[in-house]
Amino acid sequence: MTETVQRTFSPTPEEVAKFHERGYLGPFKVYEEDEMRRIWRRERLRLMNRDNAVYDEGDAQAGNTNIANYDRHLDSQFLADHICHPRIVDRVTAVLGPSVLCWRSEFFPKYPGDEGTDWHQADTFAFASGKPQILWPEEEKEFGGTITVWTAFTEAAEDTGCLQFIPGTHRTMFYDESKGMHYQPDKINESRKGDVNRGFYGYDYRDLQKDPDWRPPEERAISMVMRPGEAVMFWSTMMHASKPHSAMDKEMRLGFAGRYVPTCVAVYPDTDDVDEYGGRISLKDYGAVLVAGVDTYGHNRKVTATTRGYTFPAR
Ligand SMILES: O=C(O)CCC(=O)C(=O)O
Repeated sequence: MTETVQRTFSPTPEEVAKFHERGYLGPFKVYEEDEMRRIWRRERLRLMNRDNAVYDEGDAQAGNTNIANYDRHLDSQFLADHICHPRIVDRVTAVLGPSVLCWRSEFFPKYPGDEGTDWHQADTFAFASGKPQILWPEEEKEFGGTITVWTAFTEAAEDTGCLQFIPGTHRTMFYDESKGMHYQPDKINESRKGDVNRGFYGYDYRDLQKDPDWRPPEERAISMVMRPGEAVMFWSTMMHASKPHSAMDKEMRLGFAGRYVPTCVAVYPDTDDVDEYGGRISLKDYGAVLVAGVDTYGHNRKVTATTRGYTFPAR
């Protein structure tokens, strides 16, 4: 008789408790380093072909960053497998419950010489577009935000732009996303820059501070140094940032973020397009992906296969 071994990557109750206390879990391994390097060498070339991408590149690409790299899991088989990877989904469901959607993915590239990402927290993700992108139900009001699983596709070191977290900050929002920010990629206001060279992709996140005189408690910041193939899971409402890429002789650092919510959350409510970072994408071909469980709410448009016909391997 063949014995089937059911592997599970669920965190222990102690790890889950730590996640609730600190707002993050990891880093943990998703791929071996050489496997990640091999995969990425192949996939970066495949992803250059946007024939089946859900967003039109011309509309999405503008300014010094772009939203064209959103949601490539909807056309790439590797990324479709990645967002459903058991090493990720088992950890996400341990926190969000059995029925979970992946509603967004994003690449975060940093090239040698690039500034770091400024300190921020995200609750409804209305900060740039002015419209909430995720809304938790009224009865779950104490919650908000999304679980992000950020995977290092290349090395994320102190000098190549690793993430930074301020643990335990995920229950209090220091920013008001409804204040709105202006996209001003050419405006460099040195007087607002701190000791570390950081920015927010053409916005100044400090415009959203509830108290303009407040400063992030950076003395409590920790660095998430990660090898290629490692991932970290965190609440988007936890204060997070990244360091500049200051090592001119090193490769670019590339993070890939998958964002997850339980099925009770409404994704892009009453929204047909997303207008941010100087670009605009239409949601006509968009769908959230059920990566685990069942959706008894039916709030959200979903897709079960990529635009190339590959079925998402949901848990
Ligand atoms: O990779 C970065 O620099 C920022 C990532 C981030 O803010 C996020 O994944 O939410």
